Amino acid sequence: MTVNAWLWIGAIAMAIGAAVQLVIGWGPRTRDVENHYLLHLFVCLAAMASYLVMATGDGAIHLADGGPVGRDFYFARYVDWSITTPMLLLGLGLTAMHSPFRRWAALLGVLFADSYMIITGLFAGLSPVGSGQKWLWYIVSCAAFAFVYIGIWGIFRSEAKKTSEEAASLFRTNATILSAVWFLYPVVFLLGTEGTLFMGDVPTAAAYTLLDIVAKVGYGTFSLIETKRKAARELAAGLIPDPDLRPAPAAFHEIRAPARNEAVGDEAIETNERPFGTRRRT
Ligand code: RET
Repeated sequence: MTVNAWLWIGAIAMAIGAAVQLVIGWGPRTRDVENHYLLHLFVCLAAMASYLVMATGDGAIHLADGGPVGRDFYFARYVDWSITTPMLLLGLGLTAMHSPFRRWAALLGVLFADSYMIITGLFAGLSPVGSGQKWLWYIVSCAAFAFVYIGIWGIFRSEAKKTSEEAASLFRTNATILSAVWFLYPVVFLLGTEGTLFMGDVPTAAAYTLLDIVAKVGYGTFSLIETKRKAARELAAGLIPDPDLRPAPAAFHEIRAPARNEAVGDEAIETNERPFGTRRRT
């Protein structure tokens, strides 16, 4: 197999992944399912564009270092990762917290650490093979990766426990898969054409492509299906408020909120004469 064949496999796998997500998320859904639907769908679409540009010969630059004939550096992968890894982490954060506003600064912090990891990883990839600065950037990127893990297993996990037992259990499964798969990327970097050249260009391309398929199509499909199942159980138990349905019978802002000193209950809301209460219903 050639590098190009692996890049076409990646493009086709991402197109199939996007089509599968599109079908799974189609139809009436809840807010939670919609969040995951759009995130995973666009993760696959972004990666499909990245694999297409690489497969058609425009997503790489040729660098003179790394052996007698130089090496192709696939910068498009880093463009893809800089978009898709924050989206995957946002999905995991939403599984833990339901709302992005519960600890929005902490959530943003995890996404910043992730962007920092990808951008400094890009610098490591661009640096000449065997140079000191390559390993400097590599260590900086790994340090940012450590902060991503701290965010997942510290902040997200403790929030997931407060959300519900179901959310905590789905979070644990998703966080375990994501942490294990992501851990292999710096290993491929280390062994491949961007690192020590222990692996040639074909095994490097194969390893990244297979990892991307597991991390985006495999994980994304699993996460979306499990989120749908969880939503179905929550719907059956009457735990999902009407404004969280898609389509919703009424938009959130159209629902009268009770005043601060009023009892909360359907009759109280219906007879409430004050259009703008100070307390939200959900
Ligand atoms: C690099 C190189 C330097 C050190 C580290 C890296 C980490 C990369 C990761 C990428 C994850 C990508 C995913 C893409 C698909 O959706 C940049 C390879 C730490 C963790 C999950």
